[in-house]
Amino acid sequence: VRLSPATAGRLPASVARPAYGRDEQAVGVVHLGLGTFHRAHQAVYTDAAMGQGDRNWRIAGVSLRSADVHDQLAPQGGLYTVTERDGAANARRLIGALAEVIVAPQAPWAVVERLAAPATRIVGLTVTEKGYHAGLDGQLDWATPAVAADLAGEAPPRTLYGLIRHGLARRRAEGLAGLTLMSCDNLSGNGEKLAAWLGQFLERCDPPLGRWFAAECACPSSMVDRIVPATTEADRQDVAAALGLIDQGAVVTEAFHQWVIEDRFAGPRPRWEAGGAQLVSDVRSHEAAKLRMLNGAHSALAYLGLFRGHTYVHQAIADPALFSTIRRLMDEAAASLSPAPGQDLGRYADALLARFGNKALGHRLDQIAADGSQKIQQRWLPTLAWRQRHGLASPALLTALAAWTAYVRGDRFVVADPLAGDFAALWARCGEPHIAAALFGDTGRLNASWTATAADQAQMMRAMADIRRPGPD
Ligand code: CS2
Repeated sequence: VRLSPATAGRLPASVARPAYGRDEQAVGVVHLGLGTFHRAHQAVYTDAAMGQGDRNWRIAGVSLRSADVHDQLAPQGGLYTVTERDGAANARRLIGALAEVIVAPQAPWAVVERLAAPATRIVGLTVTEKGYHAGLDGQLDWATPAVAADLAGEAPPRTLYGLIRHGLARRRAEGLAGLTLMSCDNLSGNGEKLAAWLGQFLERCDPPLGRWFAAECACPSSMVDRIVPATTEADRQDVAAALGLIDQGAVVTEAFHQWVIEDRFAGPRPRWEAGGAQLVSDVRSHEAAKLRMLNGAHSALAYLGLFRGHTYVHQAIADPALFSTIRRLMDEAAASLSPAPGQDLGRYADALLARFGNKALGHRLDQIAADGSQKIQQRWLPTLAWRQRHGLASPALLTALAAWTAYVRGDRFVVADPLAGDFAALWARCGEPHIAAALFGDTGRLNASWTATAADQAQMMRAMADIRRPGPD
């Protein structure tokens, strides 16, 4: 039997459930990108806000790609459970915040209608780094076919830009309030970037709308953190055994979660503090620490760990050879940061290492390894650039970069990256002696924020030879 509003009453008493009348709550949030991360993060905070008496913040979830999430959640009336796994302990909770799921490729105008609804005040985004269609130079890539099509505006909207454009145009025409648009992706300055890219897009296709957006909408930045592996079939079976009901939308995550939000909204917002969110005037120090230390270490574990034959994060961090490189990479990153008062980076590093060691999670390295060309720009290159400016060596980061470089050759692993084809071609042309220069040297493909010196390139080559030597020792 499937989990649904009709069957939820049968859940075991140990499963926490929404403390509000779901059906009485209007939709106040439209969320683009309905992956496991959103379901285990912002949706949980929103559920907590309504649980503490805040009203009318249910979420219309939008899948920008496939209908899978719809098929998982629509038959369940949007209900799903979150399982927190830590050691042997499992805490489960039923989330009621999700009101509906719209599949954008099938029903783009339904998304626009939700964006234009008077009760909508917030638009959240977890569309992954590549979902913003920025080029390696950090600028919106106008040549992407979907972006170009949305700019021309002749076909139904496909990208976040096209969808939001039509939603905002209707709000403006109807004299409705502006929206708060919140990027919850792992980009540095995610709010500023969204404001810049969306602003430029609107300026080009509809200048008066661009001005209205600048005056009436806000794009606060935020740092989001929770490790949420992709749900596996084994997870679903575990959850079903525990619930006595099948939950196709189940998500499994760690107990830890953090959300630091820049307090700059265009209108009302849910009291996310109920779920533990921190509202601050400046998120930059939190964001940089999270991206460079947590995500930076994650990506390093992914590429180095895969070459050493590991499958999961907890295995890779338990490998003594990797542990010391990762610890060192965190120190290299920490040196580049200016912590806010009360932010203790040494303690942060220790806490991260403990989280990575969570054996109950099963966080796959290949999940983290995906889309590296979009990730290392935020996670590694700013630290490398800072250290280079300060005359400091970065042995751990260069080792990680060597592993990524070896990985994108594509001869050992299937490379999931929008630029996988480019990298394979570059490797075929340059070979090991020249690949580091071709990627990160003076005229390198990825050198927008950091350029590898000849010594860096030589170090990467030595590390690559080491990394490609087969098997853990
Ligand atoms: C990970 C992140 O997949 C990845 O690239 O580094 O999803 C990471 O688990 C989250 O940012 C943790 O908050």
